[in-house]
Amino acid sequence: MENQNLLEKFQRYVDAENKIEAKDWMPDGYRKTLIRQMAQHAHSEVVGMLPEGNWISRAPSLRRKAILISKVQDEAGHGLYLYSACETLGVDRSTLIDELLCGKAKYSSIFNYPTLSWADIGAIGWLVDGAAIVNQVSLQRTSYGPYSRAMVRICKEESFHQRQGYEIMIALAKNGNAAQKKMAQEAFNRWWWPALMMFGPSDANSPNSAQNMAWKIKRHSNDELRQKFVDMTVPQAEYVGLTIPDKDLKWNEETGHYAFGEIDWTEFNEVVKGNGPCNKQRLQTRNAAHEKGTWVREAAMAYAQKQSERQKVSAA
Ligand code: FAQ
Repeated sequence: MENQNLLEKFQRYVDAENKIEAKDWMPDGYRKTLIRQMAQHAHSEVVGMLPEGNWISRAPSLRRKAILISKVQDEAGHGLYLYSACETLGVDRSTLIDELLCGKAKYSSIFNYPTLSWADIGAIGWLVDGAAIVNQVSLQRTSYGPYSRAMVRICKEESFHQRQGYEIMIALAKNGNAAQKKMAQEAFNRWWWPALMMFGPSDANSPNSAQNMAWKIKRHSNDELRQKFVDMTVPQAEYVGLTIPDKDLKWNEETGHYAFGEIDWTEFNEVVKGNGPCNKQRLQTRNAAHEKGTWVREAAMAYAQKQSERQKVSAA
C-alpha cells in the first residue's frame, strides 16, 4: 500500500504544474504508465523508419534523397532520446528493445501500412508527422520532466518533417501532371484514416486516459487531439486540391469544427493486435537489422570501455 500522504502530496505537486524529475518520489502506477507510453513512443520512432527507409533508394532526385535520409536519421535520434528518457525511470534499454523485437511491445499502428508510391512519402511527412506533432506539442507540457524536454527537441524536428511532406504533396497534387495528381490522391486515400487512428481509441474506450490526464502525463484527450488534427488538415488538403476520402466530412458552424465519419475501429484493433498489412514484415526487418548491427554495438561498447580505462589511468 502506497502511503496516502505521499500520493496526495504528489498530486498537489503535479496540480501546481511542477515537473516530476527522475529522483523524485512517484507512484508505481505513474512510473509504469510512463515507461509504457514512452517505450511505445520510442519503438514507434524506430519502426517508423522502415516505411520511409523503403524509398531512400528510389527517391526521385538527389535533393529528395538527401532530405529523406536526413529525416529517417532524425527518427532514429528521436528513438534514442525516448529510450534514454525511459532509462531515467530505472528500466534498461535492452529490455525494452527485446520486448519490441519479440513482438510483445506495442508501437504506433500507422507504421504497419505499406508505402506503395513516392506520394506515400509525402503523405507520411504531411499526415503522420502532422498527427505526431499535434500529439507531441501537447506532450511538451507533460508532467514528467525528461519526457517533456525530449518532446521539445523532437517537435522542432517534426515540424520540419511535416513541411517537407507537405512540400512533396504540393509538387504532386497542386503543381503536378494528371498522373502525379492521381498518385497523390491515392496516397492521401490510403493514409487519411490510419492517420486519424494514430490518436488512439475514442475517449470512451481509452482505458489509460482518465488516470493519465489526472497525472498530467496526457494534457488533452485522444478525441480532442484528433479533432484538432482534422481541423488543421482539411484546409491544407483543399489548398493542394485533394479530396478528403470521407463522405461525412462537413464543417459544423455550431461547434466551429469539422464533423467527420466513423473510424473503422475493427481495422484499428486488428492492426494493433498484429494483423495489419505489414506487422510481420516490420518485425522481421527490425530483427534482421538488430542482428546485423551486433558488431556495431559490440565495437561501440569496446571503444567506450577502452576510453574509460584510459581516463582512469590518466587520472591515477
Ligand atoms: N497504435 O488508453 P489508450 C511518430 C494503445 S510517433 C498502437 O488511449 P494511451 C513520429 C495504447 O498504447 C507516433 N497502439 O492509451 C514519426 C494502449 O495500449 P496498452 C507514436 C495504440 O497511452 C513520424 C491501448 O491502445 N506517438 O509518428 C494506438 O493513454 C514519421 C489503449 O489506448 C506516440 O506514441 C495506436 N495508434 O494513449 C516517426 C505519442 N493508440 O499499453 C517516424 C505518445 C492507442 O494499454 C515517421 N503516446 N494504442 O496495452 C501517446 O500519446 C499515447 O500513448 C496515445 C495512446 C495517444 C498513442
